[in-house]
Amino acid sequence: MSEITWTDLDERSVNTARSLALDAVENAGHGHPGTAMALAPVAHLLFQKFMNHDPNDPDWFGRDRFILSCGHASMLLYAQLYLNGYGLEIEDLKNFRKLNSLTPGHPEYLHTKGVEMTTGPLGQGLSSGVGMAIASRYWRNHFDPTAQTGQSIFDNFIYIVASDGDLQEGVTSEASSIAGHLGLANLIVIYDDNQISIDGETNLAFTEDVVARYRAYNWDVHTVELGDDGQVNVLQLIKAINNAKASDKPSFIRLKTVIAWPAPNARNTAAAHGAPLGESETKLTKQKLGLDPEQKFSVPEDVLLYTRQSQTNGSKKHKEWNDKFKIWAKDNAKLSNDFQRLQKNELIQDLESSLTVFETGTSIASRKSGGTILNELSNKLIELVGGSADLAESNGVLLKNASSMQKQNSEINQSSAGGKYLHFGIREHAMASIMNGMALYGFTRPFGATFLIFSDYQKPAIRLASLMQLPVIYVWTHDSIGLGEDGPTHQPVEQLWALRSIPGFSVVRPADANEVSACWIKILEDRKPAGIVLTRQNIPTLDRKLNNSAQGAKKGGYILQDCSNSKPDVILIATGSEIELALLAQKELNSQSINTRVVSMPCVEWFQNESKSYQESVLPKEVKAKIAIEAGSTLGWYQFVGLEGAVIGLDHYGASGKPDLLYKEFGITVQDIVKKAKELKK
Ligand SMILES: Cc1ncc(C[n+]2csc(CCOP(=O)(O)OP(=O)(O)O)c2C)c(N)n1
Ligand SMILES: [Mg+2]
Repeated sequence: MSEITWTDLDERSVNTARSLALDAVENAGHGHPGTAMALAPVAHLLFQKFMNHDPNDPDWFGRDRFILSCGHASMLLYAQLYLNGYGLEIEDLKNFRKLNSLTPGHPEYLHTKGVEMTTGPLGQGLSSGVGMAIASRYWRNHFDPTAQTGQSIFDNFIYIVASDGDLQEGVTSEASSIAGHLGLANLIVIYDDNQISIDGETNLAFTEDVVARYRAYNWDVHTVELGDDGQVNVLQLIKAINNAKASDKPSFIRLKTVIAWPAPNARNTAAAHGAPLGESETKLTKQKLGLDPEQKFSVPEDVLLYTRQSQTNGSKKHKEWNDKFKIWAKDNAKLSNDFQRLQKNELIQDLESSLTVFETGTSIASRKSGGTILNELSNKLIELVGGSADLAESNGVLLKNASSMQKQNSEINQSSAGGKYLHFGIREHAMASIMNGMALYGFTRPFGATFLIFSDYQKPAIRLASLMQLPVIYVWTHDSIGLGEDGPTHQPVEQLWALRSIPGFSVVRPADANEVSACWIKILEDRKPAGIVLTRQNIPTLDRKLNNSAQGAKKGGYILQDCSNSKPDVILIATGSEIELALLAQKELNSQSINTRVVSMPCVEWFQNESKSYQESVLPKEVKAKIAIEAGSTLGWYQFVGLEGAVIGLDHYGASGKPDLLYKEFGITVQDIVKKAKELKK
């Protein structure tokens, strides 16, 4: 390893980055200057000295990853993206926080080149970083299992900068706990211990020994004390990062800093967290930094020339990597085919036709058929990696041909660092954040399972997955009062519509085993965030000779069984387990000469993406007697049934008891549907 040096030019580059943060926030009139100023040396060190990255190709698979978990300090990252030549220019920094700028208030994935993840909700960045580290290790073990540690082109590091807020949020505890368990040596967290948050000093609410906590998680921990006059102790930090890189555990570097350093009055104040320093303090600060106080957005030519060497250095490293990659690809033809397929975001051919077709006449819980399909998919798709939050069998997601991912040479399984099944532990929130990181890393199609009710524990990460449009897949079982005796704490009611209200997210509730299969394929092909919602209880496998093909499920809503008359009197719309009731009610209504159509609507979002004419053909406006049936909140169904229609559902909590009795108790039965249909038809 070549010696890392720190020169006057580095110092001046850092001061330039500090002044850019100051000026951008000042110019915007709002924003978060303090941490962007204080941590400028950290970001400079990483982007200039430690990370393998190529500003000309921010997607280079072999790069190290950087996540700014405390996204409010976005100017810290934007200054680096400008100085390193990622495409941001001074004009963009002048537009900081303005509408349609490349420099929004918090970093946004896919919006600004070089931003690896959307951050802002504290805790998520660090937790997803754990997912990146898991994915990195997974691919390394898949592509290059025999290489010595540090000798593979697939070895890299995940660097995370986190703040007090990140460390206070519970999700980072969950994620850090599993990171320690898995021994993710490629993960390096730099914790900005400035002892300041918005309300004031952190000792108002946060006095535990964070280092001891991380040691207990089985991380390698380092403390870097303040340097002269309260500045970041760069030389100690270099040492700490080098130690972290050499460690066989995840590393936690507690870095003592002073927020807004070196502002003479604003430093070490909570005010410097989230407000401009003001004109006079900005000038005083620039003087301290040896800069001209009258100049704004000023970047010395030699500084920019120096920092933009990242472009040539990055290209060089990338080229060296490519050369090594070619040799690897020649020696590993089959793996290299995997690599190329994954790089093109392709699935394998004939995937769907290889899946089980479920026989009519059987009755099988969709969590079970889901498990069959998932196992078949997993056997074919190396990128499908995931597990459950301690409900592997219950959720039906145990991968029978995969080993459990564990620490390298763990007692549980000596060769399982490359395991494909993830025992997430009872950590639903971190599981979802980790899934985001795994997807962000690239190639990976993560899935994570729990009971639908506990999607509530995952919501912040689901929202971010949706915002970033990540191809993550939640498997949610025990999807209604149909789970029975575990009672109202476990019976989802409001979850379905709460999840459907998340923009860019698909909630998928298939009606039988063959819909499960079609929906899995659609989810994989879509490459967008989705949750597949499955029953605990058995549901019949529908006769597809009597009913239309399960392929219709891919349109989100389709006519499952029409009436013989071309114009229905009544349309029944149902999802999941309630399709069985709708079909029985249809039979009864047809026998009473009420022409009834049954529409299976496994995914409202997919249906809404279909053309208006298709939607009209399934749910014609002129048929007023529409009834939606779903064992959950009725809230959103009125958009489909209209004010003249009806919804049969559940707008209160469930109860502990036999499923059949619960359905009866709460008025979700064939008789209730028939009665309502007759009322509407009048
Ligand atoms: C989940 C979440 N809760 C609250 C906030 C609002 N918020 C933004 S920064 C912050 C705390 C700031 O303290 P710290 O994390 O130490 O950052 P520093 O001021 O040191 O940069 C809070 C509460 C948030 N962004 N995310
Ligand atoms: Mg802080």
